[in-house]
Amino acid sequence: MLKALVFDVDGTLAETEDLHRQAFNRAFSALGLPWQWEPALYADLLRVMGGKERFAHYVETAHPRDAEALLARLPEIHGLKTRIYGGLVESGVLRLRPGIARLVAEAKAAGMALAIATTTSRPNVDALLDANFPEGARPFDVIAAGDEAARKKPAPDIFLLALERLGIGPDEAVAFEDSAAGIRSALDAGLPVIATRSRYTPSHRLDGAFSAISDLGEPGHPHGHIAGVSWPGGVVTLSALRDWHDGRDPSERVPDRGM
Ligand code: XBP
Ligand code: MG
Repeated sequence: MLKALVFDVDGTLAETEDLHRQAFNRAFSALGLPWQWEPALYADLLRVMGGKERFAHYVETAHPRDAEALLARLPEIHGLKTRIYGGLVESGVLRLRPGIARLVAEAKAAGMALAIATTTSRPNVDALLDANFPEGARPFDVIAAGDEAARKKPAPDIFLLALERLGIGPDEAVAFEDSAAGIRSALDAGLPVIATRSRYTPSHRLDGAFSAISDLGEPGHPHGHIAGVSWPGGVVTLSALRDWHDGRDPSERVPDRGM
């Protein structure tokens, strides 16, 4: 039986990634580092999950001779980036993606558990939730974030931690993801995955998701169907999710066809 919905954050709850990019760039400027990451470079760097790991990958590949000195400054650089990102989110520039608030409200009203499993740092999650849910009405029962997992996505650790905190098995939940690494992580934790493609994942293979769509959809604003299970009226509702989950063949997966 379906008992919980487990959401990724960046690219899934909201289109946050460009704000992460801007926050990195502002931190670089403030600290006198002569780089500005353009969107195309950032899309490439996003193959490495986690901001600290992404920065480390960048300096090791683009500035290998200075890498040791730059890595020693990682806590300072990433700490400033996190504070800048928090300030940008607080200013209200990020809205939840289509269908997120609606599906979360439907699940809450039905007494279903809600969880977050994300690579991003916890202060970033708090900032996004504070900006988008009324004070004292945060719908998520469990948040598993950032360095709480030993290994970041695509390893399954963060989804496994969310399931452990929920006290349920992977066959009792559905995961929502936007990236290839996130899908891999959720699948390896045993969860069925719905993929909603995001601004920074247009070229990602969404293989393994049982349904790949543009977004969750809203009544009157249906989503685009990409592959796999399709949803009545182009809207993922709790009732349609339950129908799929409780009537499915658990071995059902979207075949590998390069979505
Ligand atoms: C996406 C990420 C994150 C953010 C940056 O995570 O890789 O690292 O880009 O956040 P997800 P930090 O899709 O799992 O939410 O700088 O705090 O790591
Ligand atoms: Mg994501």
